[in-house]
Amino acid sequence: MYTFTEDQLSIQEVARDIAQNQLKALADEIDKTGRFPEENLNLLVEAQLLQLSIPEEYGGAGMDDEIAKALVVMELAKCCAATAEIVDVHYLSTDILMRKGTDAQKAQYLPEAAKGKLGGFALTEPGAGSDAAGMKTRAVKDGSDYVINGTKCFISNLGPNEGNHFVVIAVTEPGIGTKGTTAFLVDRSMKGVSCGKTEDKMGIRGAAVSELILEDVRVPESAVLGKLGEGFKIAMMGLDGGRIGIASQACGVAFGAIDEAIKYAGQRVQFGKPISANQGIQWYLADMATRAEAAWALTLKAASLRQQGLPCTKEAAMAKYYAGEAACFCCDLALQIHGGYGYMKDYAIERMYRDARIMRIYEGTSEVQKMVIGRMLIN
Ligand code: COS
Repeated sequence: MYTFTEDQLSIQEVARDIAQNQLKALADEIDKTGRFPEENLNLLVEAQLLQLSIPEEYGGAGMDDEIAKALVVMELAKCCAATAEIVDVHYLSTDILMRKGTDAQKAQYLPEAAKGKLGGFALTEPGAGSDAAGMKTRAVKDGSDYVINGTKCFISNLGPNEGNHFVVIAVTEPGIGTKGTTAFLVDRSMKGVSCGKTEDKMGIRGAAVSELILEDVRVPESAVLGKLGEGFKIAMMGLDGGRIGIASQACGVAFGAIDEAIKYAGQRVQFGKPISANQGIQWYLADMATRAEAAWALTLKAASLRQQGLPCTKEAAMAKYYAGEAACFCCDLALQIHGGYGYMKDYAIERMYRDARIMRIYEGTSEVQKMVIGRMLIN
């Protein structure tokens, strides 16, 4: 059992209060319209949650705490998975910047990030999804600058009006594999940077996801994040944290689905009694709660290792794999408990079921997580 610090518990409480009292009421409308939930972001900035880990000198809350971030994302995801996703991706890009950025890069981007200008992470390409090393985006040295060309796809926190800065991974030396890739900080306002197709998604519909088009984007050498040739490693290191974030989001959705199922099962009367009186329903709930708790424990274990600066690649992959599957399992059974009503848009579970589905896919599919875990077990 985890013992949380007072600070972690109080941050969790703030997140829970906002999620339950503000985000929950908007989740349905945001899903239906697919609009970006600007007002939610404003609330999270006001409460210092979006900028939680950013040092105070840059305008953040100065709480660089992996467990606190996980607790925040879980609470938000219980009520609005789309908002949790936006926060999680912002945490991911901020985390990479804080770990790998120079003082000048931090001074340039962190104050904006602390005010709610969203960061993103651009690795995936149309031909390079699970095989991330197969990327084609090229950064070519030209004098003291680099010129970047390519298209990144499925980029979270990028929309027609959303997204401020991106960690972009590009090939700087072709033909030598992952060691020929470099990470760059790319600003939305740079010439040649544009937002391509914005995706019309099945779930988490309020979280903007688009193509990032890079056409002759000239960046100075000072935009290189970390060292030349370190791009893939930076991406993987960032994804260790990002996967804990998605695991947290999935835990939140799983717990949210259980709440909805318990509520419905207590109210729905069939055969003269609430359906929750049936052992069959109780067994469903037991299976759901057990998997959600197991996912929670795996997620916090990974977060705790990362917080201590210990290796966590395997544990992050386990948490992401298990929690993503658990979220879908819980939403599926919660919908089943709702019967026909669960299939209708009048009930939150219909949205949650769609929201959960991406959690077995993004930031590495369940199959990729199993690759990572399996490789680590045998090496
Ligand atoms: N932290 C630091 N370095 C890491 C790392 C990690 N978690 N994982 C891998 N690396 C390093 C390896 O050590 C290796 O470096 P060396 O050559 O110096 O040993 C290098 O990165 C390449 O690793 P590997 O050989 O494992 O790369 P592969 O091309 O086989 O890819 C997978 C491995 C499949 C795990 C990777 O491509 C992946 O995670 N794919 C999914 C991508 C993803 O999650 N996309 C979603 C994007 S966000 S929506």
